[in-house]
Amino acid sequence: MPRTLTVAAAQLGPIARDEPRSSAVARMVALMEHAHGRGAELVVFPELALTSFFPRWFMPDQSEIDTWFEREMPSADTAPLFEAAARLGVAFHLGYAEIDGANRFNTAILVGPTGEILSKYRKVHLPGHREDEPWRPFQHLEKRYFARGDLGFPVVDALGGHVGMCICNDRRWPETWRLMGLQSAELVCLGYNTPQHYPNAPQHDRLQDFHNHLSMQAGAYQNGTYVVAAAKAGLEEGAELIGGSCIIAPTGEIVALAATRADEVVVADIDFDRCREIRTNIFDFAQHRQPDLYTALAEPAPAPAK
Ligand code: CDT
Repeated sequence: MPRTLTVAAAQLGPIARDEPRSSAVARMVALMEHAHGRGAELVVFPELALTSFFPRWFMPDQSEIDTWFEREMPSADTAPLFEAAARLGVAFHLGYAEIDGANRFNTAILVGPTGEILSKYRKVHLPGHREDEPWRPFQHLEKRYFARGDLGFPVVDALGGHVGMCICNDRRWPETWRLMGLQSAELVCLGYNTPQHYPNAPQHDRLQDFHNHLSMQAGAYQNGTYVVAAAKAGLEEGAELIGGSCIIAPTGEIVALAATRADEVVVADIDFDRCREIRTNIFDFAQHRQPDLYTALAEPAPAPAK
């Protein structure tokens, strides 16, 4: 019997610095209802979906930084999303900034169709820098504001398949995908906030959409997994964010792609059994991987050759 699921990537357009969480949540509920109307059983929202992408601002005051974080999930602000999911019988993936005791993480959760949290992931690959760098047109202070994730790369049995998560910059790293591939991931959900302009290498600005899809299509194909990827997109507080939210098949093909940089839903039917097309053929890990020759992958990186 085929194991199928109808999935949606729910892209969000810009969220203003002073936009309350209640407004972002209302927009997400509207996207969820629209996705449900198109048959979606799972809706994937972006990274840090409840607020503007606050790591672009240097804030010396910890009490101000903490206003961007969630202390509980669900909360009064996010309850309408959980209620809508339960009302519609839809699962969802949500990215948000999490405070847990003294630690702050860039987090994503997978929530089941009755509103229960099925899995949690905390971002491992934190890009950017720690100190204020005023030469930049905008900051990228994830290394300052978040601790490295401490939950590994969990893959859980959920929604009829094996489901993993990662967050934004994680998608550029092959280790992220392989660690989930080794757990037989069949679906990876992820959200991202990717600026069009990369101040360190502006010659890559024109390649941002290409590198976004290149990374995820490679991760999908090389591990035989579906990917549902949702962007925060458009001109947000003076910083243009790429869109390109998409659904990718285990063959690496994009099967649904957003056409705007605004609130938008894309939907596709997936068949978990198609993952086997890849995993029993060219990427049969048990037969063809050579892990005894890969030990350097788990060692610290050597200094780059001069
Ligand atoms: N949010 C996030 O991880 N964004 C990065 C931006 C590039 S590194 C400054 C990304 O990998 O898309």
